Amino acid sequence: MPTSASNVVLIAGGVGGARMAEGLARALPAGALTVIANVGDDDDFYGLRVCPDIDTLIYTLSDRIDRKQGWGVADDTVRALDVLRTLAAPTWMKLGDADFGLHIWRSWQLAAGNSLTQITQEAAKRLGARARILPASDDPIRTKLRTADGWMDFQPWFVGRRCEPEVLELRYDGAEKAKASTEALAAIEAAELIVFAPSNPLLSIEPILGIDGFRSAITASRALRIGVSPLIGGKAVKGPLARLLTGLGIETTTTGVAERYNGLLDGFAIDTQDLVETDDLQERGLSVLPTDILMRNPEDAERLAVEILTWAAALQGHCERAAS
Ligand code: FO1
Repeated sequence: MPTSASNVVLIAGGVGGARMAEGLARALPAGALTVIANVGDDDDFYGLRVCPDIDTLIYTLSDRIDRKQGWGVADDTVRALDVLRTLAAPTWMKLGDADFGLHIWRSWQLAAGNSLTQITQEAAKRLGARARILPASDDPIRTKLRTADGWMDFQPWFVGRRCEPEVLELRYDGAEKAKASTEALAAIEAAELIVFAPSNPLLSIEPILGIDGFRSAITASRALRIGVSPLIGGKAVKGPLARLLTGLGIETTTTGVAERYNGLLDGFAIDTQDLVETDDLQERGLSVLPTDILMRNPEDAERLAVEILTWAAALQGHCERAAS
């Protein structure tokens, strides 16, 4: 019953977002899932456009992903990167040979005048991704971080400096001027359930919410809106979230994360290790699903997705009864 939902939107970025997308895609009927992807991590390397969050989604949803890393193509080789290193080009971003193929094709298609939305949908279809993937915008949005060394671009900070420089401030260049994807806004309008993936709220979700039109579309939507915590026992499942939150003076708790989505959520799925926060979350008007939220493998992701869908169906039934 719950897995029969026909219109689910996932707002996602990073590895956590892709794992949640995989779980939902496995749990839902074909065609039911649309993923709205962060483009704030995008960057250009050797003249090629690289969209890590979109690509991680495509590779995960088509079983091509390097599961150990969580990004890139499984068993990829680095011969192109070896040549670039010999030619004295910077090679700190590990772009594999198969991965390069997608970046070459995307850059070629962009130069031919196609939009990132068209290109992403075409790539997802041709590579066999089991969900619709939409970039949040066709316009460039770039996450920038202010550190003691000055403002840095995202990938040089995340990969090049391994997230070491402490972040004092964040901004999403281009977000204010960017036009939200019309396809993404239409998907939100048609959705019966919107899920905020257990992605980094500051690096993956807020660059999307910063685009004019997204917050209001989510607020206006009749869909049930569920967040999934990216923290377990106050620690980030992956990546620099905990340090980032602390550095910016934000509470490293699920409540601290839920507050970032202020007014956008009806419910929050948290790990049983964070059960003590249930009252705090409920006081903020949120229904709470405590469960095991760690997605170690596709089976875990599917189990979590089924739990979320079952819970959402029950909440929806409850809301409809309360309204009638
Ligand atoms: N992450 C790393 O930690 N090191 C890398 O060398 C690296 C290369 C890379 C290449 C293509 C791609 O799509 C992703 C890549 N990532 C790498 C991951 C990426 O930096 C992050 O997943 C996201 O941008 C954060 O959400």
